[in-house]
Amino acid sequence: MTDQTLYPVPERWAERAYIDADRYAEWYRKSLDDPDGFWGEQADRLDWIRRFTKVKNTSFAYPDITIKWFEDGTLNVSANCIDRHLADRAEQTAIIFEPDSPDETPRHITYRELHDQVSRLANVLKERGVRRGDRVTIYLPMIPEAAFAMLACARIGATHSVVFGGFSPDSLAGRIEDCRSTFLITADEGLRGGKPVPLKANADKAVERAAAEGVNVKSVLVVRRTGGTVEMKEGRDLWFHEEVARASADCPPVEMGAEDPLFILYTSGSTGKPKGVLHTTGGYLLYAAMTHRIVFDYHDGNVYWCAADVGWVTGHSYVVYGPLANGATTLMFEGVPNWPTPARIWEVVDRHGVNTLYTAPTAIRSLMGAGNDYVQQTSRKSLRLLGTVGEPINPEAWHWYHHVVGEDRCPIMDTWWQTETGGHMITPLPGATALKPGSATLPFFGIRPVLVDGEGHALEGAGDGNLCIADSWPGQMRTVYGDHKRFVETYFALYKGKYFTGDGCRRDADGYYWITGRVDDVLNVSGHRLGTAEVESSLVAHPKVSEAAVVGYPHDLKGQGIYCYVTLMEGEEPSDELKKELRDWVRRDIGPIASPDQIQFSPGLPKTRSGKIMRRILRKIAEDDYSNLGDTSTLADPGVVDNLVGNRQNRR
Ligand code: 6R9
Repeated sequence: MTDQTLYPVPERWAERAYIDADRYAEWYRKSLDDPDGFWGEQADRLDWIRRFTKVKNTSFAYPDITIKWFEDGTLNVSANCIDRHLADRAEQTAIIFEPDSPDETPRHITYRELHDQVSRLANVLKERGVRRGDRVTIYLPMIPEAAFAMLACARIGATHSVVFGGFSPDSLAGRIEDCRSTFLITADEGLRGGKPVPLKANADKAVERAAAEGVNVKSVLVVRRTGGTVEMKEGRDLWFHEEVARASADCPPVEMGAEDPLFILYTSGSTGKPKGVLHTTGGYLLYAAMTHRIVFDYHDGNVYWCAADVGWVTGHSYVVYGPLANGATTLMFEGVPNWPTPARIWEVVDRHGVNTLYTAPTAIRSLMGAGNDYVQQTSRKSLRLLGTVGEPINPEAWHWYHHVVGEDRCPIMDTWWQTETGGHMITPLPGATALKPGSATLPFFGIRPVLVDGEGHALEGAGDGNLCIADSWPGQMRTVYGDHKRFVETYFALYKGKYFTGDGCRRDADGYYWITGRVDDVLNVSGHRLGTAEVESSLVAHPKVSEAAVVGYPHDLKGQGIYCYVTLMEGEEPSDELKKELRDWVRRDIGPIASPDQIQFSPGLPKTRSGKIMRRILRKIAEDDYSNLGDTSTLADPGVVDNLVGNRQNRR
């Protein structure tokens, strides 16, 4: 049963917020009835070099998908995030950097300093041969240099591809190869929970592997973070601080077309390798800025903290681009929530007077598990608004976040969106939307959600279905980098005329949306997306493994855990050591986030006669639900299922 308690909009929010309930209704109607008029006005949130004459040029008619916004307009993203603020807020803090260790001093970077750093770095990139349209890979920890690097690329029209620092050398190599990137920005080491992460050593391996595939990284720019010893390759590796100190601080922003690429961000899909999601300049920035402003009701002087890593889309839109486009003070946190103690997040809130905190349900659940004392030993009186993102939030965690963390005074914005959507899609607005714990509530301006059944028929009123979006919005991804066909087939082929999100969803009698989770083979582990196919291909690459099938199962802390069914090569014996070996193998291959939670050795896997693995059955067994395994008679060997169930139950 879901929690249907309604939390009305607090009066003070309805009064002071940019958007109240009446304005939401009015703007929402206008955004659907007259998208050109609506978005044309909203586009004034940005500074354009040349104002567009055309607003929306989009079509979801399969297979000729067109997505263009403000197509004849020009602008520069870094000028919008930095230069235009210099007149009134040069001395205001743009970025607060809170290091991994509470004993290290935080840094405050003003808009003037940001301008200086980004301009110098942009000049370094130019001097080292980076041109407009070139791809630059960024493999950095959560340090301000990550934001500098993104903005420096934007300043000169290079396309960045940020790779999460937790990814392995192989994952990094794959991403470098896919976009044929010849410039890499990394650090000597990262720091997380007091432990060093060997980023430069990983980067060296990745560069070597990419070279073997014919992609030559010419320069590696290395930020000195820990001072740990690293090898610097003559003629290829450069120290960030030396280059930046030498470079000129004058670098005029390049005039970019609204539809020119801004960044590529790799994300997992249900099949094959991660896809390079491509976002462009004008529509993306407008959407990130507008949602940040309105959903978090950001006002001048507020201190805003999104705890996501810049390696994920949430870090792109809501640590860097949205807040900086709005002239905000955005906090970057290098560390982890439970180190040195589970009070860390709340201590950081107090230390910097944070007003808005935006984090993932998995972090909330783990801090809830640590007990209320850690929270209650801090003040948190600065907090006004809370947010969540990444996965459905269970009502228990919602209530804890609301009551214990926010002391019943902070509305919770449960924001549903995706790497592909660029920004919030279904979300409450603090001055407009009554909340229901666990519901992402109502669509943002311009968003038309549609629930469809298996045949693609749209459902009216309350009901359950697959979540599609009927029309384009400015923040939408434009293509899969280098593979437009994959873009069209992945998102537009199944339900013609609509963008398919991959999520299941219920609409209740009040028109509220409740995301029920992925309906495809994408896992959501601690809010991180992972394809079952990626983990499977890693497992079968192990010499002792002949076959593998991977499914998700409910996990108290992570939301979903990774359950692996593994068939060994003839003559190999199952053992606990081998389980550990396989776990380490996958960690090394993809990264720690892909570490299997459970491995079950199984002599056979349930397959249809045409050889398809029946994941539905594997999911049920992983969930310990044997009641309704469905029709197994179509299986090539129905005995396999009894065997799997027997093995699973024996281990309990
Ligand atoms: C922003 C981000 C996207 C997938 C998405 C859905 C899940 C995200 C959610 C949520 C329920 C929310 N998801 N926010 N589910 N409620 N508020 O997380 O992007 O990494 O691409 O993941 O995450 O399943 O399809 P991304």
